[in-house]
Amino acid sequence: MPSALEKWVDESARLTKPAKIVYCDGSEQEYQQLVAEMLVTGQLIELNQRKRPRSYLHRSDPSDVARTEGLTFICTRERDDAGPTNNWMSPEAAKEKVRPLFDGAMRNRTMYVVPYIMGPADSPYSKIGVEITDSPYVVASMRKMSRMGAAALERLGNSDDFVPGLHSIGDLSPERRFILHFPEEKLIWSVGSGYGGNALLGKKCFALRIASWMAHDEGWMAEHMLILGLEDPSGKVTYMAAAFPSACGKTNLAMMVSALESQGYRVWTVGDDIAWMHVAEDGTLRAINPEAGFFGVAPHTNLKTNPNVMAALSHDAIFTNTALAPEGDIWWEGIGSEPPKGLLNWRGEAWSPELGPAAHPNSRYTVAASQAPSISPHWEDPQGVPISALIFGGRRARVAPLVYEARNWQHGVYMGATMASETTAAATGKVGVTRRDPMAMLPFCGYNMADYFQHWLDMGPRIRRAPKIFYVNWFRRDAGGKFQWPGYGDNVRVLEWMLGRIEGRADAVETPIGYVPTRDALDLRGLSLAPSAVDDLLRVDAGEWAEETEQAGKFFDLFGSRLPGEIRAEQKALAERLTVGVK
Ligand code: OXD
Ligand code: MN
Repeated sequence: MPSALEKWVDESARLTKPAKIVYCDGSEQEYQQLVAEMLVTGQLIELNQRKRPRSYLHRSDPSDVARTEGLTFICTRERDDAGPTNNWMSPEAAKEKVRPLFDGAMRNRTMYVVPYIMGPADSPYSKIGVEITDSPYVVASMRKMSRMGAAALERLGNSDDFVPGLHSIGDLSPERRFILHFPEEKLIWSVGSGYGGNALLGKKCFALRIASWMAHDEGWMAEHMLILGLEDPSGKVTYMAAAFPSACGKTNLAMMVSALESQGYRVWTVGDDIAWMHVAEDGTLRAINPEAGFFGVAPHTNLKTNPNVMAALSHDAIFTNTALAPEGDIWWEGIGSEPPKGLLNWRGEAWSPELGPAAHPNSRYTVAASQAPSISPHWEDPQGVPISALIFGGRRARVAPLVYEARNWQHGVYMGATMASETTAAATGKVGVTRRDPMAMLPFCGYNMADYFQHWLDMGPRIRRAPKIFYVNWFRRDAGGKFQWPGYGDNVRVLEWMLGRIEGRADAVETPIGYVPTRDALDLRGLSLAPSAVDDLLRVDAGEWAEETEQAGKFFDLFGSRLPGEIRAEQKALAERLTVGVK
């Protein structure tokens, strides 16, 4: 009897009609062969091998440069199960519409069958996916981003317990591009894009959208969170997971070089984008990083903002849509050097400033996590790492102080549910528009977000040694529009305060929004911050917060009666504390 995998591969081949089928084993030899073929077809450009050994540049189709949320659908039988924040089609309608786009899509192409594990190969929390794709670039990228090939097949055996993902670049036309999720049958279909989260199906499609549905069913959490370890002077490491919307420095925080290193505080990287968290027998919440690599935004990455990733990128990296310098090396805006003469932009044209940025603003690097000097010795622990703090945050010029702590789990869930960030010029052309992005999951939650809030509320009481919940804002500005907090490596000062709170030794004042550090509780030695700036960073303005709370209430109206009562109750209690003060 053919296995479930063989049956599905056969069915997909009958639909897409490839010239040949290759089962990928994930070996170095197979990777080298794929690279050699892509160098011939021009899908990869070899970089200067002396400067950047085994590293390559890929240029995507100019109409295919980012995830396309408008073309991303959650296909549940009931519309309400996808909820008001997702695009929805019924499974039948979606398949009827998109099946013809797969019909014959792989003619004259190779169909690659890519088995992969999300999570460490020997972790009970890991899960298996199989991506069928006609893009060798996707195969090469999946090898860096997941544990791909033989290890996955071995773990799968004859079981049917895998998430199938059918992917074809189709004709790359945005009119015929669809990223479909069928959470009830744990299936992914993606056609018309070869880029990032649209095409590397293990990442956003499986590890967040489908996994969030599984986590809801099975009682665990799939979150858009980095995972880091904070080492203290005694050598003890405390793990924290943090959710921020895009453009808020998640990768930089996960790989930070600590400003307090001489005092013995240092940061270890476990993951930079996704955390799968389970309640362990010892009562802790344990997190694994389901990914094996980083797929990060390149522009403005430099030796100051992220020296660890710069070191990781010195070899064995794939770059997508960066600029190309004449000596065969990559370049991007904010890399720390002037644009060299003879630079080619991301489209391969001779660059001049009138052509806009030389590197696409969403240009990316793909690199194995193990190459980061900051990688934690425990990043592949099968049982994961115990999480002591969950951190939410966003980009706010005002309102949110530098850091505050939730009163309890339920209040922390409310904090996550009201997460908001102001858009940057690069992203939308409009600066300072506040966008709600609960738990940074708005584009990634595979089901009704009201049920997701309920799931968070239900998890708290199940975690005997529950993490504390914090909210941070690195982006407060003064009246002149200048950032008040230095950010980057100095963010460790805030993590150190959180550690003090976890250990019961750091001071805080109770405010209507939660616990804020006293001015002396933060270690600000070596920074030249005026006392008034520190006061401003920690300010909680009741008027601003009343307005904020009202806005959050309007956002919650979207969910109607499905919104958990506890969320509304938290909102009401906060509004009351803002009027009458903390009792
Ligand atoms: C990402 C994203 O690429 O969140 O990680 O968009
Ligand atoms: Mn992300």
